[in-house]
Amino acid sequence: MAVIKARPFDITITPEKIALVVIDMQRDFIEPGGFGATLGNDVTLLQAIIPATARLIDGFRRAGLPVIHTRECHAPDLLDCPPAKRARGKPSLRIGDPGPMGRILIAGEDGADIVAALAPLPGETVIDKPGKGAFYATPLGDILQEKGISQLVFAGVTTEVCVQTTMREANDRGYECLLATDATESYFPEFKKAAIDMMTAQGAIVGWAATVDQIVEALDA
Ligand code: C5J
Repeated sequence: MAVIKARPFDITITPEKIALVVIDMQRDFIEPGGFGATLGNDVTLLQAIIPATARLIDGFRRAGLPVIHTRECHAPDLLDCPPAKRARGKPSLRIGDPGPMGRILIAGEDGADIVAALAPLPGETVIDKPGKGAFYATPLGDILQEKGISQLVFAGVTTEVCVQTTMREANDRGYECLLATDATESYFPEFKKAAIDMMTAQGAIVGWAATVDQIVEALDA
């Protein structure tokens, strides 16, 4: 057992029961020409968290603890993409359209890949998800149950969309959730702050928040 200094209060972790979930650190959200950029967002904001996310992943790997990666993407025939999702917003390219990194948010295309600096190692779980939450229409819940996991550390993008949705799904399923504050980012810094404040309020109503240093320090101890 180890204690992580966290908001709104310290959290005790049990190494055999904890896993890291890195949400959607994909080229389509982080590099120019992808889904995030087609929606008019400044993707450089998200690029800035790559080094801290890499340190967090390294900390879990060093401790021999599970690292799970997710990718938001759809089947090439788009049968798992609700028309309402595809029609949303005013992107210059819609989901499934051909872009500079292949078809936007389609499994197997270059844009759906995780950025090279955070590439999964052989043997690490990679979950492809059609929704914002990583539990919806995926085997994530079964995989965590098989591994005996009850505590989850979250990183990735974007804080108030896929990260927050997944933390809320996990919290409702009984997992203790901790967000790594400098390994998550939003295209809207004020939304990141609001999401963290919301989730940690009321005595960690959705979960806890701590920095990568605070988490890795506890894992190394
Ligand atoms: C979004 C995500 N923002 N991974 N996806 O559409 O947060």
